[in-house]
Amino acid sequence: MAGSAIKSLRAKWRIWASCWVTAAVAAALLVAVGPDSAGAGGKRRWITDDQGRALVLNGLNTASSAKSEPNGMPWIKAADVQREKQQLGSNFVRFLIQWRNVEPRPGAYDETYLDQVAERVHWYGARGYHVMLDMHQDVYGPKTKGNGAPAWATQTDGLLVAEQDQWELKYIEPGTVRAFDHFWGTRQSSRNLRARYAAAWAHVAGRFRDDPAVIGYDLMNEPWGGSVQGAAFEAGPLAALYRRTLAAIREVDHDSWIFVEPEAVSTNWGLPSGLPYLKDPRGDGDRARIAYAPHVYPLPLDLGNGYSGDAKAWVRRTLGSWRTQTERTARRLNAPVVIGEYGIDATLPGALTYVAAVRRLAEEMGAGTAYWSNDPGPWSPWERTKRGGLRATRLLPVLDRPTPLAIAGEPDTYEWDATSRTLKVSWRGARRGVRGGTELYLPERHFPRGGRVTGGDVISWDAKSRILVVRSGPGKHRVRITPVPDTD
Ligand code: IDC
Repeated sequence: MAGSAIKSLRAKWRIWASCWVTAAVAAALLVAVGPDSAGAGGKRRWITDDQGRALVLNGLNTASSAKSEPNGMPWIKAADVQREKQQLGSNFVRFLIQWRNVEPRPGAYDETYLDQVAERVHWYGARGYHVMLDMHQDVYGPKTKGNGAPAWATQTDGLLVAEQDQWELKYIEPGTVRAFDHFWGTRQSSRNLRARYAAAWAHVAGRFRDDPAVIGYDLMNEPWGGSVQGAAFEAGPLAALYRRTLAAIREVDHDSWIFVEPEAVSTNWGLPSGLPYLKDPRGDGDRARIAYAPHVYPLPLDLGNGYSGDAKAWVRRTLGSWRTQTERTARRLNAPVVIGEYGIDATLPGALTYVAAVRRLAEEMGAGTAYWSNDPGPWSPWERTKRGGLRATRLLPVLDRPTPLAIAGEPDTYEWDATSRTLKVSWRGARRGVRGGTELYLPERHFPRGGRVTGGDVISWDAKSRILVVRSGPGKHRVRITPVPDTD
C-alpha cells in the first residue's frame, strides 16, 4: 500500500478513536454516578465445574474460518482438538456459531447445522474441555460485508458498505450502521429482530442444555450500537436485548452460564463500559450465572504496531486501565471474568512478551482466557507447512503455560513465575459442596520430569495429560510446584 494510503487509513482510525474517547468519557461520567455494584458482595466470582471447583479456563477461539464457510463449520478435525490438548493442555474453547446458520429463514432452525456443531462440541467434551458457544458477528452480516446475521435480518435501506483495508472500519459504513439500527429497533422497523435473536438463542440452548461439555453461551460477539453509542447503547438497547435473551434462555436452560460482552470498540481499548447489572432469573448473588466476557485489543496494536518502541508504554497503560475497568464492570455485574479474545500477529516485535503479559494479567485477575485464534497463520500457535501439515509457531510455547485448571476451594492467588520456574497456587479449602483435588497443568517443556510439590500432598500425576492433582481440605493451602530435577 502506498504511504499516503496508509496515512489516510491511520488518520481515519485516529478520528474514529478520538470520537470514541469522547463517547467513553461520557460513559465514564455516567457510570461514575450509577451504582457500582448490585447484588455483589465485592467477592470475586468463579465459574465452577460439576465438583464445585473453581475453573481456570484457558484455551483458544475456534475458529475464524467458520465465518466465511457457507455451512459455518470451522477448519478443525477431531485430530486437531487432540493436538491442541496435547500441545497446550487447554480446558476451554470459545466456539464460534452464527445466527445465519442457526436460523437461515425466519423461525426455521437448521438442525443439521446444530448437529454438526454438537459433533464438534463432542470432540472437545470428550477431551475434558468446557465449551462456550459464541454467537459471532463482525460488521453485522454477509450482506454488510461481515459475518453473523442472516440476509433476511439485514436491512440496509439501500445504503452502501464500502470495502476497507482494515475490516473494523466497515462498522462505520452507512449500510452497516443502518442494519444495526434496524436490529436494535432504534430506527423504525416493521420487524422485531431482537425477538427472533432471543428465540434463536433459546433454541440453541434447548439443544445444548443437557450437553455437559457446554459451559455456556456468549450472547453476542462485540456488540456495536450503530448510531447509538457508548453508555446510551449499553444501558439501553444492548441491556434490553440481554434481558430478553436471558429470559428466553432461562425458560429452557436453568443452569448454563450466560456470558455477556460490553460494547467492544471502547472496552477493547481499556475504556469504561456502561453495561448495567443484569438480573439472572435463576437467582441473585451466588445463584446467578452471568459471566462477563470482554475482549482486550489495545489500540496501538490495532494500528499495526508491535509491543515495542513508543507503542509499548501505551499498550502497558491500556492493559492497566483495561484491568481496572473490567474489574469494575465485573463487580457491578456480580460476574466472573473470561477474556473471550486477546491476540496479536505473533511475528510483530515484542508480540510474545505481550501475550505473556496478557496471560499474567489474567492470572492476577482470576480470569479465563481464549486466545484469538486457532486458525493456522501468523496469529496462531500453528502454521501450515508447504505440504499442508501443521507446525508450531513461536507463539505455541508462550501459550503452553503452567496453570491451575480447577481449584478445589476458594482461590486466593495463582501465578506462573517463569524466572524461578515455580507455579504458586493458594486457596482456601472446604468450601461447601466442593469435591476432589486441585488440578494443575504442568507442560512438558517446563516440567519434563513432573513437578515437585511443597506445601501440599499429591493425589495423582498423569505424565500424559500433564495433570497433577493436589489434595484439598479445610483451611488455607499454599502450594509451590517446581520441576523435578534431573538428578532425583
Ligand atoms: C478477524 C479475523 C480476520 C477477519 C476479521 C473480520 O482474524 O481474518 O477478516 O475478523 O471477520 C475481533 C473480532 C474477531 C476478529 C479479531 C481479529 O471479534 O472476529 O477476527 N478481532 O481482528 N475484535 C477485535 C479483533
